[in-house]
Amino acid sequence: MSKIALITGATSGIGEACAHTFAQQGYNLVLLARREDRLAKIAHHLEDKYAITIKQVFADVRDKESLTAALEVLPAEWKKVDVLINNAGLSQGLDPIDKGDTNDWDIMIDTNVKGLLYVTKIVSNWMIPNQSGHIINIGSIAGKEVYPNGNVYCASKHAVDALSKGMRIDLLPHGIKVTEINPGMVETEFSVVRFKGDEDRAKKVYENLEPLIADDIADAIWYVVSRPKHVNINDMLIMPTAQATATIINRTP
Ligand code: NDP
Ligand code: 8X3
Repeated sequence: MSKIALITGATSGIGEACAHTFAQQGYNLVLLARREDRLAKIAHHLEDKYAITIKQVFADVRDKESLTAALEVLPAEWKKVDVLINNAGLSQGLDPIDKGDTNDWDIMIDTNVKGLLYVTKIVSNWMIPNQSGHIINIGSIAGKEVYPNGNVYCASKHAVDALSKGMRIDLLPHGIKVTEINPGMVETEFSVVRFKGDEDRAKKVYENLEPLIADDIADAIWYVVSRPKHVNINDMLIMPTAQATATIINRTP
């Protein structure tokens, strides 16, 4: 059987781009997300185009019980996952700490931190018997710096940074690689989700600069995954050329 990559958040943006890249490389895929129609459409397109096989997992990474059930029901041969891309994540709102919506905080922490942990626990236990595997955690520049009003989103991505380091230590005896990929601004549905459907506000984030696109990140992830067995890239920070830090951006009208 071909190699298997399990990608969370595969219905959009970086996760969808990774699905294309790994399908093109001949991987069979386990694709996980909540939006069933979108996931089915992407999966059918990739199966037809690249003659690979895809298992669709409709699950919310925040819901421990149903997530576990949806993953554990996979046939044994599909649990031989070579690459896990922990990509599902989001930001909600951009408010100072005193004005933040506590529901937004719950959603970010439950998705970006706890959801990533739940998936990792399940899949690392599938990797351990094989004494191999590669876990890619999608962090962010927001996991390396804190910017105004980014408070809880930044905290959730700093947690991904710490967890990536912790996982690398704990999974070392099992030959499992752990890499953290930290993008700067990537134009995806991220800002539309952050601003709860306000497309105009979302567009302004990328105004007068050339942001990264999702394929730039998928390309970097493929580079990391395709290194020789004895090489691991621990951490990668990838920025648009026009972005020096989270907040220092060269906008040229
Ligand atoms: P998108 O909004 O385009 O994609 C997010 C994906 O995550 C969707 O497929 C969505 O699928 C999935 N998702 C969200 N919540 C859940 C959930 N509870 N359970 C399962 N799947 C979920 O954004 P990006 O592609 O930009 O984001 C991907 C990752 O990259 C995130 O972790 C984000 O924090 C990170 N990132 C993004 C940057 C950017 O500038 N865009 C920069 C740095 C990091 P569905 O709604 O169908 O469940
Ligand atoms: C997404 C990029 O700069 O909005 O992680 O935090 S940013």
